[in-house]
Amino acid sequence: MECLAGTTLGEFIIRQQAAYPHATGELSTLLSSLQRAARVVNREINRAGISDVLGSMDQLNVQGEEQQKLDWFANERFKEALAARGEVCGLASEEEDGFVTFSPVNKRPGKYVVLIDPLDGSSNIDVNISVGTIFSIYRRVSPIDGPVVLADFLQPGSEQVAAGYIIYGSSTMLVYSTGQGVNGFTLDPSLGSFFLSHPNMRIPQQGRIYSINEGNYVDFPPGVKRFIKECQRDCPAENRPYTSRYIGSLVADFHRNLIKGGIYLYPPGTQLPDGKLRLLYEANPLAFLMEQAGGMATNGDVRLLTLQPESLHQRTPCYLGSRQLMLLLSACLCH
Ligand code: AHM
Ligand code: MG
Repeated sequence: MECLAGTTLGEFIIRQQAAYPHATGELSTLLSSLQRAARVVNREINRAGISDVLGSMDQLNVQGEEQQKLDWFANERFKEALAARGEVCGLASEEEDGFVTFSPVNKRPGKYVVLIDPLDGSSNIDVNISVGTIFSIYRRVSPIDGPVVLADFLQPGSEQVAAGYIIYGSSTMLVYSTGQGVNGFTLDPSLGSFFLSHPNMRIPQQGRIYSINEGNYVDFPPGVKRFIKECQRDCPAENRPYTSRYIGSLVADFHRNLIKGGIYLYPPGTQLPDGKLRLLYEANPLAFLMEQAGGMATNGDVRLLTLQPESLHQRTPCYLGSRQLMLLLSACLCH
């Protein structure tokens, strides 16, 4: 797809802001900070094989998972970029134990908090598979002149002001929404700028792709097993069987399904009773984008965006996808 009249992400953000006469420009600045950090992380990922950034830090993160060098690198770059300008008062990250408080810049306290998975799917980097950054932005709920508190981060996903992801793939894209649809921008590495390449992204209502780690099949709830059998049913009139695609890198699986139509499933199991994905850093931002693109997002029971978070690193079962596939799933779960 060609760039549409060469609109850069920066120009697009300013144009969107102009539609709101009372906007202060702080959210625009925050989004610019994210794209700046994304370019730095992208450069490092691109040269991963020739610089000493591959492999593990030989330490575990707060969830007991092995931290990769690039996880740490990406976390530091996003933290620096967001702390520098003053719009953000605090950050919660999959790579940090607790939330991080940012000092006011020019004595002006920031009114936003950011929640981030700095490098999702990082265990795939060593084998050159797409990885991503997922971000979520909320207005703080505590008084602007007081300290940032946990409640600022534990807001239902429906309160997100903006959310998005960067996919470091065969090309690098930044996809985001401020609640008026979803737009995608592709990085032109020769110019170092993101250009609008995917305006007003809409997920097809009837997709044919299902994405799930079928290695965990024995552990799936009966409804999910029924859904998989429905996807595999031979019914040419309904364009079935559907097709199975699973990269194991959430942003890449989500991005493909968003464009082609499909469903991503990470159900609960006996090993992981709440599934694997984190509500605040993964499920909620992607649910926000999915709904903004015309799809649906649930935990198998209710809309993900209505859940009241209880802790920073809490996990949730997660189903995201095209409307018709989500309705089929819902029927199978209720059966
Ligand atoms: P991470 O945040 O530690 O990278 O883990 C999340 C990743 C997702 O990218 C991916 O969808 C999922 O874990 C894959 O899990 P599994 O290997 O159980 O299928
Ligand atoms: Mg992750």
